[in-house]
This record gives sequence, C-alpha cells and structure tokens, in this order.
Amino acid sequence: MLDKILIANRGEIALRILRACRELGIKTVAVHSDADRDLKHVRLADESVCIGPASSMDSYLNVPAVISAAEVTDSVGIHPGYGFLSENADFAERVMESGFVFIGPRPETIRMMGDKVAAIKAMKKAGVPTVPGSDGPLGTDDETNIKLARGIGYPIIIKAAGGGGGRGMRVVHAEAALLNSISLTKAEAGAAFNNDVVYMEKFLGNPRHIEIQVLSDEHGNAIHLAERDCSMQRRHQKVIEEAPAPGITPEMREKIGERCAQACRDIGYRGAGTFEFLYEDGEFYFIEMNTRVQVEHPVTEMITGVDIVKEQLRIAAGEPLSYKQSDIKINGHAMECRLNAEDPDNFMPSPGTITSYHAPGGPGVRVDTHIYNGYRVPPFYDSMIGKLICHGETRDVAIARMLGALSEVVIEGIKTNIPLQQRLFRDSGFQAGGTNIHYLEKKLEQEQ
Ligand code: MV4
Repeated sequence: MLDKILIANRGEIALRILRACRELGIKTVAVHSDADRDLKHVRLADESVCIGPASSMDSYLNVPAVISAAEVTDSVGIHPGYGFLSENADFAERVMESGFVFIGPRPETIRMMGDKVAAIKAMKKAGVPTVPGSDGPLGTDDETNIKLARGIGYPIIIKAAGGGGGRGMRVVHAEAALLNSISLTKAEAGAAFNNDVVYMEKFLGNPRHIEIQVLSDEHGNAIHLAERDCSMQRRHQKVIEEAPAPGITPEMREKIGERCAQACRDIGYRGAGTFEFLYEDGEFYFIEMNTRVQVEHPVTEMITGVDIVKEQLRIAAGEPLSYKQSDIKINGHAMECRLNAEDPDNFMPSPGTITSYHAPGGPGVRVDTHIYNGYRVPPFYDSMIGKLICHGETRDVAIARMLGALSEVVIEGIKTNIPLQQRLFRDSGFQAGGTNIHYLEKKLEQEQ
C-alpha cells in the first residue's frame, strides 16, 4: 500500500480522504491556503503544508506549490478529491513526471473525457448508448449543418467540446436560429475554453440526470456500483442525490451498468469514475464521464457497503479490486442532502463563524462535514459545508430519517439552506420520486 499521500483539497472531502487513509494505514499530508489553517483535516493530518494565499488560483490550483509540498514531505501519491485540479490532465501528468502516484485515471484518459466529443465517440464505440447527434465536431459548411439538424429533428442543442457541467451550450428550437446559434456557441467556447469545437445533439426536454458509478483496476477488472439520481438541481448545482434511482429495475441497472463496466475494460480505465446519463422515456443517453470522486459518492457507499475512496487508494497502489460484480448487492435506499452556507431565500453565500453546531444522529444517519463549533466558513471557496446522508431499508424510511436529521441539526452564526432542504424533503412530488432536472427550478418559481 502507499506509504504517505498528499491530499490536494480542502473541506469535507479532504477529511473523507484522510479517514480512508487512516483505515488503510497510509500517512497523510494536508495542504492548505492561508485562509484554511483551521480546517479539521489539517489538525488531523500527520503533516501539513501551507501552499499559498487564500485565493484558490494561488493555492489549491497552484500546481508547482502542490508538487513542491509533495516533494518536501516525501509523499508517494497525491489525491486530488473533486473540483480544483481533480480533472486537470496536465496536473496528473506533472504529478507522474515528478515521480508521484496520481490517485485517479491516466492523464490521457482525463484528457479524453475533458474533450466531450472524444468522450462520446469512445463511449459509443464501447457500446454505451449516446444521444442522437453529430457524432463529431460540426464543420463550417452551413448546408451540411442544416441537413444534420433536420435529420436529428428540432429541438437540438449545440454544445462545446471543451464545456461540460452546463457550460457552453445553447438550445435551438427552429432552423431559423441554427446558424447563428452555432456561431455564437463557437465564439463563446473559443473565449471560455480556448477550444471552439462544438457538436450537436437532439435536445431532450424533460430528462432525469442518472449516473453510474464504476471502479476499474489495472488488472482488467471493472465493476459498476449501480446508479444515482441527481435530478434535483438548480443552475447545474446538485441539491439532493439518491441511490438507487426511483423506477430503475434490476434488469435495466444490470444492462446499463455492465455496458459502463465493459467500456472501462475496453479503454483500460483506472480508478473510480462516473458515467453521466440523461434518462427519458425509459432510455439512457450518455452525455459525459467524470474521472474523479464525486460529492455524492456516499449514497452509493451506503447502498453497496463499498468504500469508494479506499478502493481508489487500492487501485492507485496497483492492487486488484476488492469486489467482483457478484459481490455487489443493493441494500435499501440512501439520500444525500447538501448543506450550503447560503441564504435560503436568494442563494447568496453566507460565510462567517459557526457559533453553535450540533450534529444529528440515529440509525442510518451519516454526516460528512468538516465544520465544528467556532469554525469560520471562509468566503473564498464553494459554499458547501457538509452533507447529510440517510440510509433506510426503503426510500420512505430514508426520507423520514432525513427529515429527522434536518430537524435535529443545529448550525448557528451563518445562514444555511436547511430550510430549503426541509421544504424539499416534505414536497409531495419529490416524495413520489422520479422528478426531472427542471423540477426544483419550477418549484422555486412557483413559490415566488
Ligand atoms: C442536455 C440536455 C438536454 N438534451 N443534452 C447540462 C449539463 C451538462 N452536463 C449537460 N446538460 C444537459 N445536456 C441534451 N442533448 C439538458 C442538460 C441539462 C441538464 C443536465 C443534467 C442536469 C441538469 C441539467 C440542467 C439543465 C440542462
């Protein structure tokens, strides 16, 4: 096993990685910005290094600073967590060239998945169902593009190859707007991603966002850990995630899950990964792949019993997966509720000192957070301060436990989205299950 790893992240995920290392007997190095000296995982780590000022650009995104910290501490590997440098292929390459283990896929894989056109092409070739579309970059010939869109049928969506996560896309409802929309999306993509390649897909009007978790080792083994439903979102920020997804049968799960696992074997994928799908009228359509551990990984852990971060570390150490597909059984249902330091009425960030914190508890309740009494939420980073994860033998039990946990938790001194989360877990549409990606934004509009 790896002797010592550097955790190139902050907040709850840094603490989550530290706990996995502790279980595996791996020593830990925390790196932090000037604003993050008091983070919980910094206190718990075997060593810590300040890598720069508060601004992420100068600290958590500062590649030479992170690599130097690994060098001075004799770290063996680097875990990037999520966000920051986690899906930066150049970083992964620099980590390897400097002689460290990157805890994630090979740089070429990260680069391929960062290019959405290349990712879709590879996955389609591997037998993963994709959205009907251009199957490649759009060229400059107007007539060809008009014919392509007619063939797909309106509405269509133009997406930037360098985009993803909701950035760089434009819906086109009729031919009259097509050519202008292509030009605009191309220009914006060139400016935003330094890559003006765009592609076309059929626009799905009311899909759900369902994603498949995979694990793949360096010995040709790949398994799937079922799916998560992440449809409850606002402005591409997930608010609630759950596993399994309501209405997905064991047969559907086995079919799509095995397609994803086989795609991992085909491309020699290494590590944990997430296949993102749109799901509409009983069909899955691949849109993107994430090559990092995700915020919502705990719901999968709760229903499968697999520790995804420990598996990431084992895979990075060159060990085979601890599980075969037949070992994976779904047990009950899990919900994750993101807790954000924000005004529940207008979603504005609400940094400041937490004057009082009491964690919820009880059967099936998991709390992934770095906050404590007196912790100061800095204004420089993402507003997520933790996650409540509730498991139960059924979806209804998981929801009941979440409502209990939300009523128990006390966070004073800052505003949080707890009131919004309580409204959502009490919402009859959400309780029924299977709501689509537009549900939350529509509900918030109606509440206005
Ligand atoms: C789509 C789509 C409808 N049709 N693609 C947004 C984020 C990026 N990952 C892909 N996205 C979408 N792609 C086709 N062909 C609708 C979305 C979309 C969305 C997807 C997942 C979760 C939330 C979303 C919110 C708005 C739009």
